[in-house]
Amino acid sequence: MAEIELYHFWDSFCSFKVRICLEEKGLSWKGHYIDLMAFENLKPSYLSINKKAVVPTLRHDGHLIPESSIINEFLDDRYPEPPLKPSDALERAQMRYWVKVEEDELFTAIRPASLNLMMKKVFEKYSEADLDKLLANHPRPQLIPQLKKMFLDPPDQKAVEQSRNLLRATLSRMNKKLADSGPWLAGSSYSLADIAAAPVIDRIQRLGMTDVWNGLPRIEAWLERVTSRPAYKKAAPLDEFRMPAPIRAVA
Ligand SMILES: N[C@@H](CCC(=O)N[C@@H](CS)C(=O)NCC(=O)O)C(=O)O
Repeated sequence: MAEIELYHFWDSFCSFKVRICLEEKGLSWKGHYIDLMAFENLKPSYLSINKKAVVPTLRHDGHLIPESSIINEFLDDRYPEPPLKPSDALERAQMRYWVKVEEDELFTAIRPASLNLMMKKVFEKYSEADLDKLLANHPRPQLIPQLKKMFLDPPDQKAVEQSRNLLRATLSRMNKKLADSGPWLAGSSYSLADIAAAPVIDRIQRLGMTDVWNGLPRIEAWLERVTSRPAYKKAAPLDEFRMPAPIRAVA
């Protein structure tokens, strides 16, 4: 049996995405917790594992694999049962398209809401001098002034509203896709596309923004099915490792 290790942060949805895949496959894995809120991703020991300083990273029998979507495809190729890629070529293309939508749209849409409503609550304990020390190893030092501003500025309600609008737009397209050729994002079978989008549901719920799917019945039915799967429940962030509840619920 191969040795499977996952470098992850419990409350990161890229990590959650990989944990769902591992649980769907029934694989046992060893976790290495990288506390993003303590900037452990910037420690030299982790930079030697992931040069972008992001989680997750999979170590499979000593081989390092970054990028959550690539990790999940690898896991499905290496452990084909139960299959998480449709056998039909067209549905497989659909699966990859919706994984890309998660990466390009859902991931970027929800970040400002997470930052302003949750992460700032953690970052407020850091002074500018603390941040200078903590960010010193950043692999892209040109980003440090921008990151410091992002962490130190007060919560930005406008950015949260932008998150809400972008999420609503993408969820509406997903709703249409599910209505036209569901019941899953790739079509007839549950796949890596549903797994990619599932953690966003958890974050939207946690942020108190569930009104973004009001009036999108296919999304509501889909998320009910996705979140009731045992693998989703096992992979969900443990309560003690969750970031604090939102600073302010968004109406
Ligand atoms: N495309 C990457 C994105 C990884 C990523 O940005 N991970 C976030 C957590 S969801 C992270 O580690 N952020 C820390 C940082 O940006 O400093 C993937 O899917 O694995």
